[in-house]
Amino acid sequence: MALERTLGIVKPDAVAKGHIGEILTTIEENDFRIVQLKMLRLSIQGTEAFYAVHKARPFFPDLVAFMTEGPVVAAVLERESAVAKWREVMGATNPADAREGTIRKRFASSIERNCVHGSDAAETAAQEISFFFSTAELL
Ligand code: 3AN
Repeated sequence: MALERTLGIVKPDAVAKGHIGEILTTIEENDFRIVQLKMLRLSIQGTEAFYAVHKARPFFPDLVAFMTEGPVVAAVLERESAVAKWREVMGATNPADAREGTIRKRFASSIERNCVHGSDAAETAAQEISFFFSTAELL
């Protein structure tokens, strides 16, 4: 199978609690190559654009407030079936439903503060990667 790329984000809750290292280790233990990595503070405007698909949802204002409350770590992750595999390693959106051993089961406190993000499809992954990284950074 061909290599695929996805976008992973360590969200502000996990950065604040000191889980960047454990999450990156879990990524590498699951045979992803970390192609690019950066730590940054998202703007309100940028976050609204990134999550535009959720704009009409009742949780949207809280989601934007949460994602901008502190720095995040964005990473481009590569392996076979990267999109599906990263979602499996993250666990269910709601940590209460997440399987034992998944990142959300280990580190997330609620559906809103769920410690990591992953693209949901190959097309979305390409868009999300280009939100954080320039073409030159991905060569
Ligand atoms: P995932 O991050 O698992 O792909 P999405 O894309 O459905 O989940 O949701 C994006 C983010 O919006 C979630 N990571 C979570 O922070 C928040 N979210 C999703 N659904 C809810 C909900 N029902 N209540 C509160 N926050 C939610």
